[in-house]
Amino acid sequence: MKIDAITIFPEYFAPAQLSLLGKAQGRGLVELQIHDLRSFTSDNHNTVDDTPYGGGAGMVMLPEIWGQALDPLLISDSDLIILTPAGSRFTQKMAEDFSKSSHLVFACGRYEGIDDRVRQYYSQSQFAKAGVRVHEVSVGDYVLGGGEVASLVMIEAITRLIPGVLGNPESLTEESHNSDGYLEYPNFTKPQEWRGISVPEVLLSGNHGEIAKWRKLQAQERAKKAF
Ligand code: 97T
Repeated sequence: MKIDAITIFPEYFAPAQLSLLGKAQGRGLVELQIHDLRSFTSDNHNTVDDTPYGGGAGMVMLPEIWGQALDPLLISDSDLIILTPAGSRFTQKMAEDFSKSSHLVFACGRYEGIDDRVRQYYSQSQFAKAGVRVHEVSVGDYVLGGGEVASLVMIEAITRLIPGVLGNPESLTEESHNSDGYLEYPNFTKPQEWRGISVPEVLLSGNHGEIAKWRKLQAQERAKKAF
């Protein structure tokens, strides 16, 4: 999978070189490229934003700069993901769908967002006809300083679903069972007793039927508490 992210803060993406995602890049399963939006400006101040038409607080990112950055990246069959608190909430189902894409482009807006004509243009123009799909996505009901951290959340959730990225694909099968409405059950490891608290007896029993039953009940209890 090819992933492009466009941002005015490329350093935000340093963690993408670590852990599973870092290894996936080393093994050629993911090709992640970060682009500095300011490199597409042509004025002396490297301006990326201006005041909003109609007035109001904050600044809006210039469509022309985004056009310069996006045009060469949006080849056919791409998903353009615009991060915005007003977008559709990112879910595990969306992560599964995006993990099947061959090319993701993350547009990380700052300030009050990107001029809406950028979304309109890539949804309607020859780009749409060539197979560019535009998505406005939010990672949750809170306000961030920009789309960078939201993109990292999405990239991590999506890339771990690509075949070969996870060392142990059994954990994916288990998760898909859990996402049928149950949250995970509580887990324990050594020692058998820690600070006076013992591991539940059933987990030491070796009775796999009883263990599965207990875990399902625990997961249901957790789900009740969470909602
Ligand atoms: O709050 C934001 C600002 C810019 C881009 C994205 C966000 C956001 O994404 N999910 C929640 C908030």
